Amino acid sequence: MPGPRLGLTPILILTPIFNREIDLSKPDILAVAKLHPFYLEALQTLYTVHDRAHLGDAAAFAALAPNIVGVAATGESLVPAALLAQLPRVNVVSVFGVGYDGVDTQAAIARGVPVTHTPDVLTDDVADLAIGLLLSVARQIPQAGQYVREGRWPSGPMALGRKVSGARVGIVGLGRIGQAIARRAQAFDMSISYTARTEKPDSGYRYYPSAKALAAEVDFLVVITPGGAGTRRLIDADVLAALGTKGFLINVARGSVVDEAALIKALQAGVIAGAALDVFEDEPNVPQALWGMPNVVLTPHMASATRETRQAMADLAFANMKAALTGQPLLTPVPECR
Ligand code: NAP
Ligand code: 8YV
Repeated sequence: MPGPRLGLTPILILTPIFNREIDLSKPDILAVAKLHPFYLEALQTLYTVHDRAHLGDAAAFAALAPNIVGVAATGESLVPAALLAQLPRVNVVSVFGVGYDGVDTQAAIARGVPVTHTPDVLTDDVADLAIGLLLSVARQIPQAGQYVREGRWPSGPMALGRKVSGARVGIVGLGRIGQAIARRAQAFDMSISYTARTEKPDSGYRYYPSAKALAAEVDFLVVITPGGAGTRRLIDADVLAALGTKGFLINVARGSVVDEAALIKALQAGVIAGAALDVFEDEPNVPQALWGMPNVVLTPHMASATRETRQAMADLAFANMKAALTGQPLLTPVPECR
């Protein structure tokens, strides 16, 4: 373990492989995605962070890989088995995000490498944005801003919106964030129902065994499950048809959970009333078909993107990395690694 090396006076040398300074007193971390500055700067106090070195020169990475002791990732990152196999000394994958569907957790476990994430600290922000998106698409708030800015107000009023208070919301995934969305929806006097893998009899909300059955009974369908194989295209053409011409879809989960092609078709054909989307199948590429739709609200995967929450996520992701590399108990391992 590299722990005892932490805190030593830095020893700087120039390596012929990378032709730049390497701080030998700082253990090597691989960042598999562009890290948020709060997380990156915290890591750099103790470690040498190699930014996406695995995507660059293969020979240089092969030379570096045996020294990597930790992997820093984001909620959207891919950490496949093949990458882990190249990192014989890695002790942890610390994800800056609660979702870790891009990490091959089984491969990590098979190698004795724990995976950590940042649950709870982002729950409020994601629930806030889900409600914000719901209000935005129902009351056409972004479109109304455009209406004013484009000077269209003098020529008459906008089309009417859809009332939110008292409407029926269905939540797909009643976990930490789903429950926080439900609590917020209660303040709008909305009737709340949900689907999940397991029924939650104590929640007081109505359970439906499938997304399709739920969609048929609600005005707003809010998706907040994990991504990955278990939820891939859970929201398909059938679910959208069940949601119906007056129904709105809100997705703050992962792009993979919704069949994006089916969604575009449904929006074009008026199968559903509208959609508000924070996540997409091929981020950061958003299908152009969605850009100009007047009944669609789009945000760039920003549900946890406040200074306060990103700082809390960075603190927790860094604390997990440090704990793993100093032999301390992990703060928030993913459920499979508890
Ligand atoms: P969580 O507490 O683990 O809750 C996940 C919920 O999804 C649980 O209720 C679970 O059911 C349900 N679920 C899992 N597989 C399902 C399936 N096949 N069908 C129906 N329901 C299923 O997780 P969380 O903290 O609420 O986070 C949820 C997800 O939100 C994350 O994994 C991430 O993908 C996404 N997220 C997005 C952003 C963003 O920026 N847009 C930010 C944070 C999180 P059970 O309760 O029965 O197990
Ligand atoms: C991202 C998220 O991690 O927590 C998650 O699962 O999707 C987000 O919070 C965040 O955008 C950083 O990449």
